[in-house]
Amino acid sequence: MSVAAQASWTVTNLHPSGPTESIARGSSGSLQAGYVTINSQVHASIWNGTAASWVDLNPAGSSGSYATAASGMVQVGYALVNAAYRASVWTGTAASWVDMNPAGSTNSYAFALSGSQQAGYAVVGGIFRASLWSGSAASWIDLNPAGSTRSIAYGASGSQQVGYAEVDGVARASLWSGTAGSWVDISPAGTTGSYLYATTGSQQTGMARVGGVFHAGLWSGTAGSWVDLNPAGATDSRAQAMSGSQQVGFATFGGVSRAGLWSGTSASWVDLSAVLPSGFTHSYAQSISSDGIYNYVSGYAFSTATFSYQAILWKQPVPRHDISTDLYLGDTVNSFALARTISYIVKQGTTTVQSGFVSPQTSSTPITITVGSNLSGSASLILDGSSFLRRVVNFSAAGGATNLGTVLMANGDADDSGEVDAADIDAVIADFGSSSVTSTDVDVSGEVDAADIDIVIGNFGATDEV
Ligand SMILES: [Ca+2]
Ligand SMILES: [Ca+2]
Ligand SMILES: [Ca+2]
Repeated sequence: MSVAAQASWTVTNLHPSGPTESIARGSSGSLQAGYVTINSQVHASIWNGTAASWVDLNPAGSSGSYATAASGMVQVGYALVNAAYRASVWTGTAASWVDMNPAGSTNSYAFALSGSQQAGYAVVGGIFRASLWSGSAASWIDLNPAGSTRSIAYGASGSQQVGYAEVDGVARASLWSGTAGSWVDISPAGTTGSYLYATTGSQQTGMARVGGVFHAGLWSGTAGSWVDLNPAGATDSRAQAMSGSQQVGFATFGGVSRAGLWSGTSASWVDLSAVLPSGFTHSYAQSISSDGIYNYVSGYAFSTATFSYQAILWKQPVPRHDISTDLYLGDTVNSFALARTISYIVKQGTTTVQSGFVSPQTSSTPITITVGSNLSGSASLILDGSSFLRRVVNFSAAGGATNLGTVLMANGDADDSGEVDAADIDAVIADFGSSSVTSTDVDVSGEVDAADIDIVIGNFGATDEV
C-alpha cells in the first residue's frame, strides 16, 4: 500500500452533537447521505461536509428512516411508517419525503438512484424482488428474474441496475437494464455467491465468495471480466461503491475492518483507516464522489470513546496542475476587433497531456490551463494559431502549479506556413482593404491595411518553434 497515496487524504468527523450514532452511506459531490440514531430512533440524514451541516430527514410519522444514496439534491432510502418500511425519496428536507412503497408490497427499500430512477427491492408475495422506480409508488417495476427466489438491486447508473439474484440457493452477481427479462448473471466462475453494489454503467463492483470468504471484486460487464481486488494480507474484503476508475469499501486485516480505496487492482489498495485520528477501530468506506475540487469518500468508523459508529468523511484535493501564463500576442492592437483563437497542447515527451484553445480579445491575456493530474517533470506548452508563429515553452512541472510568466507569440505568418515570408505579404495584399476579419488582418485592427504589411516585413524570416 502507498503511504504517499494515504497522505493526500484528510479526515472530517461528521458525527453531529446530539445523536448517539451516525452512519454515512451515500454521497453526491460534496453532499453525504446516511442516518443517525437520536433518542433511540434512526433518522435519515444528510450532511454537506461537516458535522454542523447535519440535516434530519426523518419524515413526520416515521419511527425510523434511512438514507442510502444521493444524486444531486435527491436522496433515496426507506422509512418505517405504519409498521412497514417504505422505499423513499427526499429532496433535502424531511417535508419533501415521498413514499414509493408499491401496492401489494409489505416492505420496500431503495438503495440507489440514477437520473430520475431509483433501485432497491420490494417484498411482494413474501419474495424479495429487485425493483426499479421513477419517483412514485405507481412507477414500480419488478426486476425479479424468472426462477429467482430472492433479488435485490443495490446500484444504478444510466440505464443499468446491479445487485444479486438468488438462483438454486446461490446469490449471483446480476445486471439489469430496466426489466426482469433483461437480467444477466455475471457471477464469476469458481465463486460461490456474488453480489454487486455499484456500477458506472460499464464497470461494476461488489464481492464474490472465494474459498469460503468474500473478496472485493471488479467486473466489466461479464463473468469472465472479474478482477479479484482482495488486498494482500486481507482475510476478506468488500467493495461498496465506485466512481470512474476507483472503488471503495473495506478489508479485514488481523480481525480489524479497514476502510480503503482501490484503482482497479488488488495492489492499488490504499488503507484509508491509516489517516483516522486515534480512538477509532473498525472503519468502512461506503461511497465515493467528487465536486471537481475534492474527491470525497464517506463511511463510518467505530469510536472507542462513544462505543458507537460515527460518520466519517475522507477528503483529497483533486489532483491537478495549473499552468498559468500572460499570453502576449506580438504586434497587435490593444483591444481586438474580434477574438483570435489560439490552440494549446501540453505534452510530456510525445504524449499529449491536455489540449484545447483560448480566445484572447486583447494583446495581453492571462490564461490558466488546468491539467487533471499531478503533472511532474519535463513538459512543454505548445501554442499556435491565426497569424502567430508556434511557440514551444519547455518547463519543469512540480508542486501543482507552474507560472510561465509572459509568453510572446510572434506575428506575421498570415498563411500559417510556419515562416514569415513573401507569401504572407502576397496574402495581405490580396485581402487589402477588407474589414471581414481574417488572419491577414495580422494586428487584429478590424481592417487589412498597410500596418499589416509593415508587421509582416518587420518579422520577415521568423519561423515556428519546434
Ligand atoms: Ca501559426
Ligand atoms: Ca507564411
Ligand atoms: Ca490591420
